[in-house]
Amino acid sequence: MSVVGIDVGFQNCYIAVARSGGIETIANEYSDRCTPACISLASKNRTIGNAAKSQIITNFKNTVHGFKKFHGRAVDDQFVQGEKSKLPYNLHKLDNGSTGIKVRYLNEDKVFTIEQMTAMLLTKLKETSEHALKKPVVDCVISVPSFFTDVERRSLMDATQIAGLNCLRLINDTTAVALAYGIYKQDLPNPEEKPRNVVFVDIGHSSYQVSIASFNKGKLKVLATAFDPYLGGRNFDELLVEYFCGDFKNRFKLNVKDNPRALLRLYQECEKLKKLMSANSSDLPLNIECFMNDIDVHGKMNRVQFEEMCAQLLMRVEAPLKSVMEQSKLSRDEIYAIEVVGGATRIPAIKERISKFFGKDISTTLNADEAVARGCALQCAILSPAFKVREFSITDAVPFPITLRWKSQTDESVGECEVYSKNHAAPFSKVITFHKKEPFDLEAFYSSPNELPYPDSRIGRFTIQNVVPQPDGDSSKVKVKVRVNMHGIFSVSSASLIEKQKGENEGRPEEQVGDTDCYLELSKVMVKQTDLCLYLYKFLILLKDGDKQDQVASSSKANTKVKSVDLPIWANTTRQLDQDVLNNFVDYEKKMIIQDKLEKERNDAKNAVEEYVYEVRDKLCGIYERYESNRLTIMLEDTEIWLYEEGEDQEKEIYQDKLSELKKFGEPIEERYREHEGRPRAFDELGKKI
Ligand code: ATP
Ligand code: K
Ligand code: MG
Repeated sequence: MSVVGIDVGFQNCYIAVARSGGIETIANEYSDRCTPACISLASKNRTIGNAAKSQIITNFKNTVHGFKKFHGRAVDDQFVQGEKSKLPYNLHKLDNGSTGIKVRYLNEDKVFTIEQMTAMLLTKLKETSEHALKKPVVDCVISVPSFFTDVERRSLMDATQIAGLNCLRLINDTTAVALAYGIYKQDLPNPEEKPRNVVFVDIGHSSYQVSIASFNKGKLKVLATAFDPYLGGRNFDELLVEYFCGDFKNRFKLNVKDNPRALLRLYQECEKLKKLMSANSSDLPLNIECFMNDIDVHGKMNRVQFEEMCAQLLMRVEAPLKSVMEQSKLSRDEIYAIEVVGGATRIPAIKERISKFFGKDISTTLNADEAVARGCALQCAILSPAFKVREFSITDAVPFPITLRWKSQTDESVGECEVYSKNHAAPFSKVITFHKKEPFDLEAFYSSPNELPYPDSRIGRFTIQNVVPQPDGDSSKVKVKVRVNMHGIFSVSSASLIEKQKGENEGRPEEQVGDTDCYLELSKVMVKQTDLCLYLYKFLILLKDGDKQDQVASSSKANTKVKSVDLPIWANTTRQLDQDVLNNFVDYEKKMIIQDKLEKERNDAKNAVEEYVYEVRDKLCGIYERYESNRLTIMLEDTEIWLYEEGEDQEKEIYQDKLSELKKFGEPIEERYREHEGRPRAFDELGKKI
């Protein structure tokens, strides 16, 4: 199995793999360790990553980037609508309301889902890792913003499936960074000692995430997370672009915003300028030749000016830091270090703000660009049976509290309870016991919609089916297991009905699991919500992950007084792709991969003809000069013209035929040349032998 970690960024993706020497970040075919999150669709193929990025301006309508945060969102969503005006490509409303991207592909109008777009990107990253590891890559761990809700996570998981990847875990960005920080540390406090608390900050292109993790030898626990999902490097680019649009309007009478190409160029130049300002506080130039209407533009900016301009953005740095500290209830002197990663943390004013908040220097011991990917690869290595890594346990935190509401299908009785509080440990399973005579519905939702960076607080509805009363007419005991899984996704993972066995069970506790003293039929009891929660907690058996859960199963098996029957669950989670739709996307992705491969072969065949023409023509004027070659010379000339005319766009086979035809005349000459060249050397060798 493969051990691969992928950081899917809004702008930049990184891959880390485990090889015999340890974890290393790998480079793509451009020797670049960063692969831009960019896909360009064209008439014959698609290009992904660096090659696509170079199409951003020339093929702007069909070059897709900046789509990561559309995962799981309806096109009418406020965030999507806000982005829409800034995108050079077109969005499209899909039948189910979610966001699609409309492009020209293979000379047709085509709409792709966000899952498909991310799958394309993942295909590229998969190929890059396969090339580096020289074997197929399926298993991997992928990073996700810690504030992604269930729908967004499910959508991303769908994308991994379309790309043919088996994502062992969606790991939160800052948790991956914490793992990359902690696993190699030799000096972490012993388990019984006070833990070491470290703050992790990741500010990327689109968002800002903070977490506090506590470390002891062999383990890390995330105490709290906070975020500004809408603050990242791109906001700073936008302000620069705004400024220069105004500046160019005044001085050059140009309406940059009316010209998508010029606007995209200005974005690229402003981003470069922003990076330069991080290293340099003097006046810096911004020059773009032939910008619009054949006009060369020039402007300038310095760091002080820039920081003034960005004051509003910089003010937003503090809130998540404050929030995470309040949640953790730690004082500032209990913080051992503040580790920052993500490209935008290179902005000096951001670093200053963070440092000022904590009253100490921040550390940049981690690789700001690669730490997330490395953490992902480490997590994959830990999960892989084929790879030996140091024992390290990771406990993440639930970012948003989750409530469960239940409802009978016939009577009106309802009840609810918060099953996961904010910062509850994750992954985590819980078993809830109900007493019911008939099937019932469970509705899961995020309890505090106001703090949710997503417009819909619903997670899903789960119907527990086949519930029947006991033979004596009593309610049946139904055990429902809920879980926040490895990916941070909530599910009702199983349900079972506990049947009383005649005779043996009468008048005795049903099970040794602690909930027998109080026989509560939740469907009938109408109590105040808080009371009900207290009651319910009596019925909660907290199970941490798989191991203990098995113990309960076996203890109830050993206790033959009860029989447990698995109940089917009908799950309806919001906006997840149907299996057959997903299968179609899987097939279509495979088709596109083949199409790209064929197109590459066709191009290679064409290039081979071109190269041969140039190479042999050079030789005919040089080392082949003495040989009779009129026919070949004419053929080469004709081929060169042909390549620019009707040969410009032909099938692979035609290029291959062309090449063999040329070689039919070229090779005899080459042969004669080799013979001629070989002769004196053969003679020399003979001479040596004598
Ligand atoms: P996200 O985490 O939001 O999904 P990402 O992971 O793609 O995005 P990063 O690669 O961490 O983002 O950071 C990219 C951002 O960092 C861009 O806005 C880029 O301009 C900015 N950046 C990179 N280097 C510098 C620098 N030297 N000075 C200022 N900004 C920089
Ligand atoms: K990144
Ligand atoms: Mg990132």
